[in-house]
Amino acid sequence: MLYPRENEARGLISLAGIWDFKLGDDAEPGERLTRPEAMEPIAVPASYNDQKDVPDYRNHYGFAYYAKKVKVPRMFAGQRLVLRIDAATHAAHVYVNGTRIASHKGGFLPFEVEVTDLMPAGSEAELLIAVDNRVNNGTLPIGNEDMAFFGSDNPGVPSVEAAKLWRRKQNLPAFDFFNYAGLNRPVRIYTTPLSYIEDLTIVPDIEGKNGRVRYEVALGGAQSGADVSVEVVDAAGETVAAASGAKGSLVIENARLWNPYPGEPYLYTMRVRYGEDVYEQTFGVRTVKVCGTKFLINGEPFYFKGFGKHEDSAFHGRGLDECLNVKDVNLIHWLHANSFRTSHYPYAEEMYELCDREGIVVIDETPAVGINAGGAKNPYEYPILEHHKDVLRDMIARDKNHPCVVMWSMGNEPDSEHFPEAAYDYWHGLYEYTHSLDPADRPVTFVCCQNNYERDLATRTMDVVCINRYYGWYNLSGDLDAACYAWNMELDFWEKQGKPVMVTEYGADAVAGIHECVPEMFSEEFQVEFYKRQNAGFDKRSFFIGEHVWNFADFGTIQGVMRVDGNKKGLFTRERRPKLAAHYFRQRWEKIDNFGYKK
Ligand code: E8X
Repeated sequence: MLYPRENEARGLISLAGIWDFKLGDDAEPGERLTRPEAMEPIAVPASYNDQKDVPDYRNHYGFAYYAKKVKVPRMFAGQRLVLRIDAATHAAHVYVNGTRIASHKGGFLPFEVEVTDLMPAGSEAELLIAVDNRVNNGTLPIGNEDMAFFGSDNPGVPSVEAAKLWRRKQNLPAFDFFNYAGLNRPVRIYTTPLSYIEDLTIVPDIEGKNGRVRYEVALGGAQSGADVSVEVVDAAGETVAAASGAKGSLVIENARLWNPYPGEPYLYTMRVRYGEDVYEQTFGVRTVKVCGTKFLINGEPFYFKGFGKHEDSAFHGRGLDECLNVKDVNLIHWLHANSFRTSHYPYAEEMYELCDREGIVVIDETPAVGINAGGAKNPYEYPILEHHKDVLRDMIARDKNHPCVVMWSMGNEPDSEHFPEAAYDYWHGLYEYTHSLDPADRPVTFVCCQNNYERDLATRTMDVVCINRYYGWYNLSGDLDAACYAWNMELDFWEKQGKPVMVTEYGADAVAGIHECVPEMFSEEFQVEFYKRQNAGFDKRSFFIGEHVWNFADFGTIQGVMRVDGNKKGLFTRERRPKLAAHYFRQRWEKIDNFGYKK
């Protein structure tokens, strides 16, 4: 799916700004919808939860209604009009002038609907979007459904059955991030000619000093019979290659490669013309490959230095904040980091464009988090497989051309130990499906939860073994000697698997400002000691190809006895103030090159 771009052939109407808003309930709206009464202002793009300090905005369960009057300029007459919603979290129904025209499930990927006839040029229309924030055993991310409580025979603390009778309906996230919801990313109307470029796939390769670029253009609308012409221009705007036809390959002589920062993340632009239509897409000449226990970028062994992140900030919630994205990218450079994982959902496209430009490597992850009942039940009986495949398909269709994306993570911390055969069947099937979806055939993984790795049959079959481990925090709490012993035992196990292994999460909560001479849990000093000790063990293992700390920054979660105003495992506070651990990693990572750290 192409990102909406304005150019000589295409127009764009941004619908960012103040919309009318009203919280609804969990009743499913029908085919027809009238504008609710007494609506209030809301900013788009942004989550609605923190825009008004009333419990209902934080604790909502069900639909929230957005309304906006849209005027279409006369100058768009004769053009194709498309309404594109970059994210409606977690599901949405879309109405024009009271009639439902589209519905979508999944809160972190775009969807679009043609509105040429519904919004004629020169007219005004009312757009209504009903956004559903509910999570359950059939959504990604997963929500718990059984309102299970710590055992009690106190009649006031309801059992699961009793709770269904009188407890307020509410979301029970099976994930550790606040269930921010709403129109979290841009809503736009864009135009194309009636015969248009539907999609563009770019697959780069390196041949000696040259770049070999395979491309394929998908066409839409009335077949005009016009030719498809393709040219590649370099950063100076010089044409370096050209071809005609909807499918083919180009050679870029003496290509400048896309390399992670502080290398040069060189970007070319592919310009496609088809009849009246034009579309431009930047891309990088780079290769990604797993070879033995190494992760090769442009044929060199890469070492991941970075984190899991979140799209999370005060006021915007999970909403797109490009100022924060620029700030974070600059802090990633400040740290001498080189990568992050889009935990635990695909991020806004604007962040991948920034990473392409800034040479930051990305592991792209679906919202498949919470497929884990801790062994109490088999989560592979949840009705999620088809939606999981839809999400993988849409994520790869959206992100396939980004040079920053080097690996697909099919999900985070599923239960891969209590039902090992079911887990293997589920994840191996998806692994093959994911490889089939990516024209560039990037490595595929999922991120393994702290578990009995000897019982887990699925993790070891991934292209890269990605493990989340909290020795010294959630278990062996505070005992870093025991934590290092446990790590050493586990790394001995992984050494035998012959796969590249990286830690995709390890970390300790540190409440900024808590300091101790003798480091203990929740102090900044303990967070540093936690990493220092465990990194020393990683450095001894040649198959260990990366360290992603959890998390880049403190972030919002649902309230609970384990969270003091959210998750405090950040290297930075939520306001991006550095803790001692940020300074520690800045020193550590300055001495670790992107390539060749592990021989
Ligand atoms: C944590 C992280 C959470 O924020 C992240 O989204 C997924 C969690 C650790 C699970 N991984 O809680 O800080 C550790 C389970 C160990 C039994």
